[in-house]
Amino acid sequence: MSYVDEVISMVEKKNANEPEFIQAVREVLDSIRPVVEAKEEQYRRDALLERMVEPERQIKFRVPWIDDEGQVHVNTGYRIQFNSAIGPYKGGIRLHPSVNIGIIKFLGFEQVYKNSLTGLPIGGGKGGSDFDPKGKSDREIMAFCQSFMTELCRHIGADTDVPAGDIGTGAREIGYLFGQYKRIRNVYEGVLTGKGLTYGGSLARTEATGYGLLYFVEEMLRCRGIGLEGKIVSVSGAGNVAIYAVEKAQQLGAKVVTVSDSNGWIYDPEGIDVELLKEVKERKRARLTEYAANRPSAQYHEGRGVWSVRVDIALPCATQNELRLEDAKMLVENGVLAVAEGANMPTTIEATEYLQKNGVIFAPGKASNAGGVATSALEMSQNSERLSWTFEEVDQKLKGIMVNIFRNVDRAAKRYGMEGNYVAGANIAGFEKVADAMNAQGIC
Ligand code: NDP
Ligand code: 2IT
Repeated sequence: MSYVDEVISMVEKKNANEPEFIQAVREVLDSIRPVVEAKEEQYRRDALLERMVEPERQIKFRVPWIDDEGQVHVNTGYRIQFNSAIGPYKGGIRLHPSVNIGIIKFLGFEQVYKNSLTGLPIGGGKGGSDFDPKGKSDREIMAFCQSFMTELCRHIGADTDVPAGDIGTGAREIGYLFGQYKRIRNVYEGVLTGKGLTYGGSLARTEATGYGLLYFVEEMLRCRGIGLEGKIVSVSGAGNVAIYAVEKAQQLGAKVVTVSDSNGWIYDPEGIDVELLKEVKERKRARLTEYAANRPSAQYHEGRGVWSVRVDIALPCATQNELRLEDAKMLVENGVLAVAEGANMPTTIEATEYLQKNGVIFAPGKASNAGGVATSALEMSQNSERLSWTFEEVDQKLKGIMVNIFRNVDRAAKRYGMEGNYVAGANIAGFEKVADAMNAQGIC
């Protein structure tokens, strides 16, 4: 059995209850085969892959908090410090009832290679809790965040581990988490990113993941002589990534006709009204039915279905495994040109393979959604030099980073004879840097 297959089989046995983690590992290891085979003897002796699939540290803790009625609730908190070969652990905090150790491990694993691709000095980590922020008052959110940080604060720091937002964690939550960190540790430092602009946040971090996704897509199409002008686009999700993907796509001349949330989806043939979407989602924290109620051209549909619309470009921006084989078949049948992931692992392995086999240009999240974490690293730099850059400066840097990621991914795929396979290119380019840094630092 090859070394890669041995490690995949070991991961499957050891983590049998963690399907998302197994999926993420399988996708990466499968596509780096040629790189590993070239150095199989050395990597096997050094147990390089075994070390890469075992987090450096896994922290699991109790998070008790009191609701507005005086009732105590207990959630589970996690922080997985996956790999620090190229920098302090960096990655978001997910607050969603579906969170468990396997989800956090998959996200942490992906983060390692994504962060490597940014070219910036950040290692990989991820955290979260099975806490459900939906329907909670601001006071309850604060109670949860303060309790979560009371434990987390002993494990993180500006040069150790720097968390940020993810599903369910936005500016409000980051503010409460930051306040509690400062209160307990008595240090004012860039320990979190995605902070508000009045206390160390970076301009353009809010927009960065969605904007970065479109900068990546723009470059990927540009090198084929295709522009975004006039293209019809579907977006899933209606959160941070989705909103700013819609905004940038429309600024670049495309028309976005869908968004979705966990209850249903919107088809708006006139093009999504991004200001109304922000009003509904960012300010009112309401459901998409509210968007439909205020927009005559919009149709609201319950349940799944966002991938049934005929589009040129599909951008999954909600959550893992939301674009499945049957969705990929519909997209291909409707003549989709490209699929680019804004979310983490939103496309199943079967759907990805189907899209690639049918000539669809496919951009994997660890490359195409890296703009968020890259801008977080820019926030860390600004915090360290105690300066803040203008929106234009940050946005220009973000654009440069995304174009560079595309070029590196493209080159890596070509180097191994897999031109146009950006899944392989991203995994190879991300892996090479981490492997080299781990190798240089000895067995640890
Ligand atoms: P938000 O919480 O802002 O938004 C998430 C959106 O996805 C909401 O519209 C939500 O709907 C929907 N959603 C969440 N879970 C499900 C589900 N199980 N089924 C259907 N819809 C769901 O999160 P973000 O926009 O920040 O994150 C979206 C994705 O992008 C995630 O995969 C995240 O890991 C990834 N990502 C985020 C980055 C960032 O900077 N924020 C950076 C890189 C990747 P509802 O409101 O109904 O729950
Ligand atoms: O998945 C991700 O890259 C994020 N949620 C952003 C992480 C970060 O540290 O900004």
